[in-house]
Amino acid sequence: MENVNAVTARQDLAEGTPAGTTRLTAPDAPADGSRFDPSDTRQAWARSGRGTVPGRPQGILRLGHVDVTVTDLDLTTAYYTEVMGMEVSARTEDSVYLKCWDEEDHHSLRLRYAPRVGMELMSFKVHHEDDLADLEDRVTRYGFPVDRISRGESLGQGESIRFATPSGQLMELFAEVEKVGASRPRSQPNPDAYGPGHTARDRIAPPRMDHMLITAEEVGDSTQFFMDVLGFRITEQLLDGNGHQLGTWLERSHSPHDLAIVHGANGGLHHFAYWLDDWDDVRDAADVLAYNGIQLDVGPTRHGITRGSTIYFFDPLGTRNEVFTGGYRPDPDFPTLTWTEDNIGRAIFYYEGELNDRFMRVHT
Ligand code: M3P
Ligand code: FE
Repeated sequence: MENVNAVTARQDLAEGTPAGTTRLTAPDAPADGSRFDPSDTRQAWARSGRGTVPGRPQGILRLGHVDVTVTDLDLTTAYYTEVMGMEVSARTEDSVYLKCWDEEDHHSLRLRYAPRVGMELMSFKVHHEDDLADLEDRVTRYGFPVDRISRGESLGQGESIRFATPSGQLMELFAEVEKVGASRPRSQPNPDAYGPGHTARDRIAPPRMDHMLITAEEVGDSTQFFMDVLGFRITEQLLDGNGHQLGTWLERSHSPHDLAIVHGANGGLHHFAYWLDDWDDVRDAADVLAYNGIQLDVGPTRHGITRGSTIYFFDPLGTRNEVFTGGYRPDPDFPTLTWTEDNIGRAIFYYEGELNDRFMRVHT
């Protein structure tokens, strides 16, 4: 149920403009005099026509959802809700759709029952519907077939496009998605920064999904595709002695990475990562994991690459998860940082200065 005070506050803002203040107006406020909803300014920007607003953001916005297959739906659902602290937004016969507490979009993780554990789909959100046609055209011209997927095939989601990446992962792009979540704090004015739900100490309860890391036999080819065709910017790269890319970190959302690619089998998922607000939350996450007997892979520690703080661990069926915080904020003119293979230990785990074997070998 919507908070009554919140509704009143919105109406006050819309109807009464205190003397001496300027009333907020969206560029395309309804001409019919219908009430302007001040919470809708971002949508007003999004609705404005292509090219009419200089600097209008376009293309890929961020990671939308990761779809993985699981051999035990009940067990993984229990883990992702009770240990990770995600919320179930929908269930169907074979799938559970989950989101983090500060996410408004329908889901950021889909678990689907199947006889093997693996990644089914990596799905990124674009700014506008017309970006889908643009990107479909670019992927097609690069020589990769693109499928149009109709509204609703992914629950809560509008039309999307799908194609295989050069390293064989199935990728999806979508623009429209249902907003859900009665408890989402940002849907009301004056949201709390602290409170029940998002400070539950018995669960990790990350506010949102952050990034994912895939494996590729030819990191260079994949990186070129993500940059030249899909418009990703490269923040960091790890080079071998011959100058070939062993790993690349790519962003669209002005974070150190939305996607990273490391050398490994084609089609693989190394991990997906949840955002935490700060290092205190990483320490709390380690406590929650230890208390629940979850196997840690590495950490808590810091990455040299991205400068983020991290823990890696596995869900009950062996899909690697990460919690991540910190790192720099790369503007579009951020120079690409380069690491050399002889420093690979510090690059990945800055404190330890070395990699563990499991971290390098295990992926799903
Ligand atoms: C990260 C990160 C590997 C490096 C991983 C790095 C798999 O996960 O968030 O920067 O080598
Ligand atoms: Fe990561």
